[in-house]
Amino acid sequence: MKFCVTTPIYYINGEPHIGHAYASTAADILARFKRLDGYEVHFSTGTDEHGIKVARSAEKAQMEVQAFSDVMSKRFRDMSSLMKISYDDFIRTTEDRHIKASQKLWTMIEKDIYKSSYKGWYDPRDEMFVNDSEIVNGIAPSGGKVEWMEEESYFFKLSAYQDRLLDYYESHPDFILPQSRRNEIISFVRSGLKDLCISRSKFSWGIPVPNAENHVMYVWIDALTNYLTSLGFPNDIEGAESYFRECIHVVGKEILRFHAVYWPAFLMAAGLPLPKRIFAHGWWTSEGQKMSKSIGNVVNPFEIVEKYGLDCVRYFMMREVRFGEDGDFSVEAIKKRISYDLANDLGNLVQRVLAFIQKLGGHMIPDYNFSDEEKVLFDHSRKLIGKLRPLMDNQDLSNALSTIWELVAESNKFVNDQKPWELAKQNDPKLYRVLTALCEAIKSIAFGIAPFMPDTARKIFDFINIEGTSFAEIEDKFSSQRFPKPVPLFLKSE
Ligand code: ME8
Repeated sequence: MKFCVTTPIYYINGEPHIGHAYASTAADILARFKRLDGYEVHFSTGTDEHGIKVARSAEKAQMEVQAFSDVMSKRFRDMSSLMKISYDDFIRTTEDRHIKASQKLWTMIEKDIYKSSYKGWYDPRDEMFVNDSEIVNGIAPSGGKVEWMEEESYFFKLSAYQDRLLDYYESHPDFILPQSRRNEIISFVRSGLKDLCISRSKFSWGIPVPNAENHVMYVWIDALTNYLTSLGFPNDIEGAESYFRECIHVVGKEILRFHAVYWPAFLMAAGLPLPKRIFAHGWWTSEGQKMSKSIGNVVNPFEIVEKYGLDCVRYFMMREVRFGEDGDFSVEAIKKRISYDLANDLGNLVQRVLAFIQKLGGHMIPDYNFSDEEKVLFDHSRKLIGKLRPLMDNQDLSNALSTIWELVAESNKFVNDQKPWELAKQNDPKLYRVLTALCEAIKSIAFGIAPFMPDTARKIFDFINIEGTSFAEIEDKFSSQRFPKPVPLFLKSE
């Protein structure tokens, strides 16, 4: 069983921020879940280093563009390490393997490429041409200042793919998620597709078009190809295809068109399979406002991880907002999540059960001869991962967390109702059945949160002597080996 997931590859003309950390964390969670579920996973992320925007940023920084790219790409790699992004490959579009892959893809779609001259307004911020009707006072919808471009270029016959794309969307209703975004793409394609200008000759910071002097590829052709490069294309086309068919591209909503229209058209032209899904996530604002350098409210992942802790940040981002919708980052909201969901609910459950077992000497003495009450909790625990699977397969990450928290709440209620401390006082034989059911619940919860909060899950696995590397371990029964002493998982945020 294979699974593949990708993040957008990030432009390196600015510092990584919460938006980048968000996309990477979501993809990471999908990858981790599938690894625990026994899949062979390929998870790629990286940096998008060509194009006019990067060339100009390097100029501003008074650096040679490749040296500038090296420095900035490293910042994104550092952000990935900070967020514990478990990528299998970090791809840079300036790498040789990628230049070869992009040129190969170009030759594979050459039958749909023609040369013509282009005149139009170009938005360097989004690296795309914009229609006159979209421009207001010289400004494109992205907020970027448009520039007049006139040049001899290569064009891709996108217009020829309109019907094939619509047929594909129709026959693959889950190709684009969420559904609302899918509808937007369908109406965009229905309204008519124009051929796409796919080369530039006014600047040279790009991948040379094969057999065409002075032309570099439009940065988006080069960028999209990264997903194939990372899978070993073109050296190992079969291997690449086998993963690619199972591939989920996690992208921000603003780049959905490139992924859901242009990319499938290129792939169709090349005779390559299409990825399984494009999932468009929403955008973060900060304290109710658009993040911007001039307002000074850009949320820096390094700062918030330092302040709140990695797992708390990862949890907050995934729980606070339904994946696919827009969200707002606020100090109040993250503090609330940490105090209530993490410290009060999850932290308290783990602490009260495991500290109590320590009080009894640290041996759990498993007893699986459940009566009805314990059996209900045990059954719910064993069903947790099965409930999460379809949610994860739909990238419904926030609902996956709510489902885990239902079990957390049920377990806390079970402790309150069963009062193990009283059972101990009375030497009631029920005691170890209750504790066994609770430890089973804690084990399942730890597996459920492992993709979301890997460090917290690791601590819990260690507390209960579980290796924690595969969902299959959930089936193992506890032994009476001594549990190590637990320490509190979360501190309430002041
Ligand atoms: O578009 N909220 O790169 P990019 C949530 N190189 N997510 C955000 C965000 C925000 N405020 N801001 C950015 C590019 N993102 C291209 C991609 S892929 C073949 C090429 C996230 O550096 C979101 O996932 O502008 C968005 O799509 C991505 O960062 C864009 O990063």
